[in-house]
Amino acid sequence: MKLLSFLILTGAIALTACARDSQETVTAIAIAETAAPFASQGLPPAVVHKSPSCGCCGLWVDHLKSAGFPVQVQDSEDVVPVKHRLGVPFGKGSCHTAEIAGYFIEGHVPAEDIKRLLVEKPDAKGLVLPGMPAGSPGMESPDGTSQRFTVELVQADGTTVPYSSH
Ligand SMILES: [Cu+2]
Repeated sequence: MKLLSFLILTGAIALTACARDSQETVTAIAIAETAAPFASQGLPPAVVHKSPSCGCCGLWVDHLKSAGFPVQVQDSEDVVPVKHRLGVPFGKGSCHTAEIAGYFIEGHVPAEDIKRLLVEKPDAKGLVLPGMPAGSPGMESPDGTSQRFTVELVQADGTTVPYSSH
């Protein structure tokens, strides 16, 4: 029951929205990548767990790559066990989960926040961006629709505090 709720709350709704938008976004992302600064060096590898059919997850992978992260994709039809293994808090889930330098990164977290995390090295489990906010990396829409969103830090005890606002 708990698993099912998790999926309904975070996965099913999110993936539907994702599939609708992802195709149209590809062109915009490709243009943005061309204009992106030269990839930085020395970043730790990111392992991204996602469904093979998740378009916006793939776009977020592209976002990580253009930010200079070496990315290894782990496609899986069921990513919920990964979230449980890593300790993603209930209700804070999104469509994909990454593992970077001992931290988890849940959802469409901007690469700049991940880089800040790696510099600050807090005693924490990771970062979460619950749901799939419009305008977050990989969730851009052609008409420029975006919403305010807050990335949260998951502390060692599993509680969350705001980390960055966009
Ligand atoms: Cu997504």
